[in-house]
Amino acid sequence: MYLNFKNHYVIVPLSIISLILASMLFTSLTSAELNLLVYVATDKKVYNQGNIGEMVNIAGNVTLDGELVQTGLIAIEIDGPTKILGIWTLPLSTYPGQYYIEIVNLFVCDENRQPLSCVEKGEQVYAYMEVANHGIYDKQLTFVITLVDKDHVPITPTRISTLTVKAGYSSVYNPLLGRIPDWAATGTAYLYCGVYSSLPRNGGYPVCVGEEYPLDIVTSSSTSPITEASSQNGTYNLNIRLPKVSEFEIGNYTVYAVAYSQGRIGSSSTTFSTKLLGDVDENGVVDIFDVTYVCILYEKTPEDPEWDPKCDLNQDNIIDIYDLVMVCVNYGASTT
Ligand SMILES: [Ca+2]
Ligand SMILES: [Ca+2]
Repeated sequence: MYLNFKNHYVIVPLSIISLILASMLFTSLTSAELNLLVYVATDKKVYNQGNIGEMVNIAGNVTLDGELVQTGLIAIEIDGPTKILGIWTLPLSTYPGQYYIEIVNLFVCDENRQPLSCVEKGEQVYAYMEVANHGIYDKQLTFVITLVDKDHVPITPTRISTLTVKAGYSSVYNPLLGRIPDWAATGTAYLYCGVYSSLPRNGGYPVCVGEEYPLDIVTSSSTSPITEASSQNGTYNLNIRLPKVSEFEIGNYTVYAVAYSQGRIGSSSTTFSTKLLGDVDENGVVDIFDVTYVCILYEKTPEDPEWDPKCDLNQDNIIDIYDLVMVCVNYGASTT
């Protein structure tokens, strides 16, 4: 439409009035097409994923026409080399907006749909999520559930389903989450769920506020949820700890961020990678050979001909006790 107008502008001589009209039309067209600008970043580019995964902080902001938005939601999807690590909906302000879609029920349960507030490791659990459509149109939506332990580690595979929610009705998603793994941290885990127009990696945006359900694993101890209320409108912050290397592959990760605010959508993405710190000989396992190699080059610096930067794990230009400790922390960790 705008192109046609432009051609017209070239061919026909214009009066002052039509010039003014043209500029008015241009302004209204560009503002109508203005998208949200999403900024997303991780606090590091490379993370250690050994016996204990490193915490990944994802933060950013959403602006419209240069101003931080006053309301809205953002979807954050973290994809590992072959699997989705998790998907979360974060509010962009204390008032995230009003939505026709609503999560009306969320809990962890047994196979008989009996809600559980406390589970033991090894126990098999299900999730129950009910989503209502208060609008006047049927909607096909993507339901996502992620269970994260006290240390912010996703402990069961992300569950995803595309369901139709009829106008005026609700739909239930009741997937098997799996067994609570032995390596999960004891304390309060959180079940997170969100509803999206499609997967964020395909541009799907949040269609309602996300919900969370606390679940005590074995013993109770208080902890904070991984999603924090944004300190300032238009900003968001998420802390997710990577699962240990035996539970989730190392490699390249992608973070997709899709925001929704005042009827507008914006998206962005960023990447990071993970490695098995201490695997000096890069054979996928941290063992006695890695320890030995570091010991052989003990107290070497870049001036020494034998210098191998791979043994300088903390990159302070000397191979010493600190590097050896870092190898030992991941001792026994294996990618297979
Ligand atoms: Ca090795
Ligand atoms: Ca060092």
